[in-house]
Amino acid sequence: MNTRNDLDMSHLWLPFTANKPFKAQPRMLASAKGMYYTATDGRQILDGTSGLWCVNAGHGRPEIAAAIAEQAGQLDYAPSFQLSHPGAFEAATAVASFMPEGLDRIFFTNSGSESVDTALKIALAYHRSRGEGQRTRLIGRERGYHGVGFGGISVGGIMANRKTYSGALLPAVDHLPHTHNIEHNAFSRGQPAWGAHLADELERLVTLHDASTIAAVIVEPMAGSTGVLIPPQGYLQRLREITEKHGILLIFDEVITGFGRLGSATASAHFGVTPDLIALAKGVSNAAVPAGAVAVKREVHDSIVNATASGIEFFHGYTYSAHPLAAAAIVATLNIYRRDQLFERAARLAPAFEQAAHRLQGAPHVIDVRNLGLVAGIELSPRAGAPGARAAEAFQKCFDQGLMVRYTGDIIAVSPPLIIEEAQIDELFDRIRTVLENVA
Ligand code: PXG
Ligand code: PLP
Repeated sequence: MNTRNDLDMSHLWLPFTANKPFKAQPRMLASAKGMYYTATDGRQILDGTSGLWCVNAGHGRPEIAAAIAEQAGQLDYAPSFQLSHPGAFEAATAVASFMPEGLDRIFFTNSGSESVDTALKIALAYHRSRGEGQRTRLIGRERGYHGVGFGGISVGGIMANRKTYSGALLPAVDHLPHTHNIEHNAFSRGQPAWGAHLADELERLVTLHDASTIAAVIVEPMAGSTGVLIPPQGYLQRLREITEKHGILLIFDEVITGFGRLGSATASAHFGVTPDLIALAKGVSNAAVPAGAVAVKREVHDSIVNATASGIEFFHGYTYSAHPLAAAAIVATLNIYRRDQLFERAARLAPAFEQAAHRLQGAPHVIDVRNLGLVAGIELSPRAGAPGARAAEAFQKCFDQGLMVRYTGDIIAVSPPLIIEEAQIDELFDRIRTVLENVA
C-alpha cells in the first residue's frame, strides 16, 4: 500500500483538529468496508463511531456507490432554484416516509449545520406568515451542539465554539440548562430517572421574555457531540407540553439520532414526542455524499407557502439543495435501512450493547457510563490540571490498537454502525477496558 509519506501536508487546514500534532503524527485512513477502516499503514480499525456518527449502514455499500455513479453519468447537476430533477422528489418522498406523522414536507441542505440554520429560519418565517413576526427569540440549551453556522453556535451551548465569536452571535437567544448530572444519574441504564423538572426552566424563560417574543426551542433529543447526554424520563414530554401551551415551535436536532441510532427511525418516534421540525443530516445519505434535510410539519410549511400570493415564498436555499448525487445516495441509503431492517436490528442489539458498556463500571478512571440505543458515553475522571488529556490519550491508544472511538472533554463516545455483530460489541468494549488499564 502507498502510505504516501511524500504527502505535502502544509496546505490543508483540518477542521476541529489540533493541526500541528496531527501533521506531526497523522492518523490517516485509506479505505473502508463494513465495520472496518483500513489505515494507510494497512492496519484494520474497527469503526466504533460510524465515522462521525454518520455511516449507519456500514461502509462501502455497493448499492449506494452504484446509485451515485449512475446518477453522475446521467445528470451531474441540476439548478436547485426554479428548476429541479425527479431524484429530488424521490428523495423527499423517501425521507418523509421515515418521519413522524405530519412532518412530511422536506427541505434539503448539505449538512447538519445548514439544516439547523434552515430550521431556525423556517421557525421565524412561520411566525411572520401568521402575523406574529415579533416572535424572534430562539431558545437553545447549554452544552447543545447545533453545528457551526452563526445560528447554530448562537443556540448552541458549547463555550469553546462560541467565545471567539461572542460579539457576533444572534442577539435574541437564551438557553435552557443542560440535563447532565452525575451525582443523581451516574451509571443509569437508558433514560435517567432524575431531571424532568429541568424542562420547567422553559416556563421561567417564558416569564422572563414573554411567549409572544419566542419563536422556537431547539434541542438535541439526545445530545451526542457534547458527550452523550441522555434525556431524563419525562423531560422531552414536558418540553413539548410547555412549547405547545405557548405557541412556541419545538425543533429536534436529530442530525445524530435520525436514521436508527436509537433503534427507531427518529428519536421523536423512540420517545413518542413529536416536534414541529426535525433537523437531519449524517445517516440520511450514510455519509456517502454530503446531505442534510429539514422535515417540517405540514401546517408550518403550508402557512409559509400560502402566505405569499405569488413569487418566492421562502427566501432561502443552497446551490446544492437536493444535489442529484446526494438525492441518489439518500434514496439508495433509505432503501437499505428499510430492506435490511437496520433500525429494528439496532433496537434488538441495544440490550447487549448496554450490558457490554456497563461492564466498564469499575474500570480505571470510569466515573459514569450512560447509554441509549447504539450509543454509549464513558466519562473518565479528569487528570488533575489537565482536563481532556486522559480521554485524548485513550483515544490515541484505541486508534493505535485498531479501534476508532470519539472523545470530547474526558468523555469517550461510542456509536457503531447498526450492522455491528454482538461479538464485535464485546470486542469494542473489551478493548476500551484494556486501553483504560494502560492509561495513566
Ligand atoms: N447538529 C447536531 C446534533 C450534530 O451532532 C450538527 C448539527 C452539524 O452537522 P454538520 O454536518 O454540519 O457537521 C451535528 C454534527 C462528534 C461530532 O464527534 C459530531 C458532529 C460533527 C462532527 C463530530 O461528536 N455532529
Ligand atoms: N457566496 C457566493 C458569492 C455565491 O454566489 C453563493 C451562491 O450562489 C454562495 C456564497 C452560497 O453558496 P451555496 O448556495 O453553495 O451555499
